[in-house]
Amino acid sequence: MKIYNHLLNTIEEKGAAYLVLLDPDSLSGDKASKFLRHCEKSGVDGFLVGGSLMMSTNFEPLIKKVKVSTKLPAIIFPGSINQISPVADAILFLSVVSGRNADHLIGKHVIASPLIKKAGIEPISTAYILVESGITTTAVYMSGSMPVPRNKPEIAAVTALAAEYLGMKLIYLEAGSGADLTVSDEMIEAVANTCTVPVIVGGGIRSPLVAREKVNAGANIIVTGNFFEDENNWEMIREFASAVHFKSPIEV
Ligand code: 1GP
Repeated sequence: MKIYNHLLNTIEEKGAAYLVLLDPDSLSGDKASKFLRHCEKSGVDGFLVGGSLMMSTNFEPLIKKVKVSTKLPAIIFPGSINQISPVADAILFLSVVSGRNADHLIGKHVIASPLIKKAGIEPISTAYILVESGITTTAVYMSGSMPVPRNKPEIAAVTALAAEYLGMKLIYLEAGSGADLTVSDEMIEAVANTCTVPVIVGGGIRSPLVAREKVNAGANIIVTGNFFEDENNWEMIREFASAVHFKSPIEV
């Protein structure tokens, strides 16, 4: 529970937590080390590593890089059972509860659980709710499941509640990496008002203002990925962190 507790404490202390998603396909070498250190200095609370589709073999090397370059936690955000590594601190044990594809609800988990046990990393049971976002995202396509319609906050809310009753520790509202439209504030509010476990929101967040809007709506953890693939945007990481950390407006 070490990493889960770290997230809870961060939410308590700073208002909300800010995680950066690292894509092993687009971040490697010196650029990766530079980016990771810059994130740490700018107030990021941890990293998610992984993705729905991975073309490179840079998954474990990138986690190692996080461990060598920073003191921040490396949390696996798995797109498949190949994305398990003892080098990480934890893994989001994702069940795609928005869909009805048994393989992504429990099937892959049966195969992955002994591997996670062997790796000795902390599994954090997470309800993964894919939300319609204007385009067919990689996550929707790869999971072979239907997302929650974006104008149906009540469906997301009761799905999240069922997941919480099943014992899941986090709710992840996912518009999908590079989404045109973010998860709506109405949907975040409905989920946050229905559940007691922390709500993660990600997908298509490209400005500190939008990040703050999502926190104001009830998000406890904000994830951004794509936006920082462009090095020109790196200087904005601190602004994102400050926007998310509403209890501590000045990042040190
Ligand atoms: C994807 O929620 C994350 O799982 C991040 O999305 O890459 O669009 O920021 P972006």
